[in-house]
Amino acid sequence: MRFMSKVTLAIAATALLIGFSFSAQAKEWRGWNIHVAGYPNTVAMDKFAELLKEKSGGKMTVKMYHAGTLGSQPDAIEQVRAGALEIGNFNLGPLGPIVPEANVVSLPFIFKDVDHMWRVLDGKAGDMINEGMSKYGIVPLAWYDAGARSFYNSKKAIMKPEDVTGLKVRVMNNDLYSGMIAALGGNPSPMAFAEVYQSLKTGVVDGAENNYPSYESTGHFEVAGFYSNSQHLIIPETLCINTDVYNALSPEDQKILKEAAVESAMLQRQLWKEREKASKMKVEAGGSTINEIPDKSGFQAAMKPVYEKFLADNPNLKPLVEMIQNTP
Ligand code: GTR
Repeated sequence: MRFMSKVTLAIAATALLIGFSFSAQAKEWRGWNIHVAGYPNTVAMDKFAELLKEKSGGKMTVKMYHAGTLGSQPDAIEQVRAGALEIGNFNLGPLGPIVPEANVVSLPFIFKDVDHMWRVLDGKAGDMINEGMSKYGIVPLAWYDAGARSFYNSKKAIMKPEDVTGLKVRVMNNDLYSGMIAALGGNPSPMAFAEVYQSLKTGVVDGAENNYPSYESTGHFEVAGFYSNSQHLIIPETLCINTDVYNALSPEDQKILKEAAVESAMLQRQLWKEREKASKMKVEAGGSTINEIPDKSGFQAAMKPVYEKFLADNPNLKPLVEMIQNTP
């Protein structure tokens, strides 16, 4: 009996070990992506899958599920955190409500421009955001570019904060964005990305906000033709993996994984620049009016209560906010 139980124990332990290494290394992972075919992130994620397989000699593989087929972004974030999905390309916007450090990038106008964002991410502030995410179940492997987000709507050109007054504006799931629209006198409407087109079309919302590539790829430009270059949010995106899956990998495999991710990100950033131009041209050709806002100071000043509330709710994040603001 004693002997039997030892054998059983040994078998169970071996099975567990095999199971562990199998699930950590040999199993095909699943990757979540919201974007459609041809979008820079989609192409770059496929490249990541290809590189990972190649560099690991088939030991690490991932099947990408594009176009949000595995669900909305907030749900997918939870799934990656729980390990139900292994890989995701997430915008830091919907990650903010979960990871406080990652939420600082969702403060409107915190970055001067996209280059400033890269300098911040490459520095100590970027490390703090990285560490924050890892604590909450997600290890960022590389950053993708998502340009700057601006307002668009079906009613009128937005040139000054008062033009937002009374407009129903779709935002991503994050109280900071609801606060941002409310501070401009608009009515925020948090909603999943996939629902926005129909909501714009049927007038459930008057407008939304996004970068040129998403404004174009979703067809939003067909139903909300006034795009105003407010560039109020510059939010990076992460290509990331579940923390437990990452920790179960050998240091060599972690290195391969990061290399594949960084190469994929380099491709994404290059494609992003091209797509921004192409999308802008396409929406203009499709009849959208693009309004420049040379002086954004009114919009910036209107964000004061948003910052005040954020810092009152997260006093410990003040140094990180200041670190970003003081990064040249
Ligand atoms: C896009 C971003 C997506 C998603 C979307 C949205 O620019 O790449 O991840 O966040 O915006 O507005 O929901």
